[in-house]
Amino acid sequence: IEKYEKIADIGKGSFGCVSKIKRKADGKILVWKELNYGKMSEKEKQMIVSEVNILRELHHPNIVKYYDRIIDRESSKIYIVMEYCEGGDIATLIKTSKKERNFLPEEIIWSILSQMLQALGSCHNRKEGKILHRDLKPGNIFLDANKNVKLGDFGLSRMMNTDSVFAYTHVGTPYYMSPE
Ligand code: ED8
Repeated sequence: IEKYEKIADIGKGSFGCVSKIKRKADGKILVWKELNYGKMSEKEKQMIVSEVNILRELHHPNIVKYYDRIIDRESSKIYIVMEYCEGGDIATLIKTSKKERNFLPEEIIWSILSQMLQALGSCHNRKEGKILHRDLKPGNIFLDANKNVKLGDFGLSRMMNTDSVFAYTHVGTPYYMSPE
């Protein structure tokens, strides 16, 4: 934990706290997600382990890059160190563009869609087994300083082997569910 310096808190969610941090060794700006595992059930702890394992395996320019994980046993906290996305998330971008009536140009929308499909293609077409994100929404899509799209938050994702493909459970944010 001493390898990093906290710069500011970015936001909070059911998952814990996200902060902007600086890696002391080279000054690189990153974020960490701080989770208190002290009061978590075994199932919740297992979900964190699974998220970290999934993030570590994903290497794609359109997926939020995983850097490190730190376990602080004294405070029962785990810190997941990830790429900093200067442009924030797409849900906020849509909300502000709507409010300011400054609508996103069509080319940007196509570019976001195309980069998202490349990120999903890399998760779905892995030789080692598919990874399903299972909670795709604008709030889980980020933009870096160069407006590159980064798919994030694999907290509900799942690695599928051939036996588990049909063993679906309902997860995610139920905005819409098709009748079938
Ligand atoms: C509300 N407002 C949204 C925009 C800003 O949020 C940022 C800014 C830069 C970031 N670089 C990486 N992240 C990631 C956050 C995150 O999960 C938490 C999260 C998701 C969606 C919206 C906000 C957050 C918040 F908690 F950080 F605020 C990532 C993941 N799960 O992969 S990556 C940034 C978020 C400022 C707050």
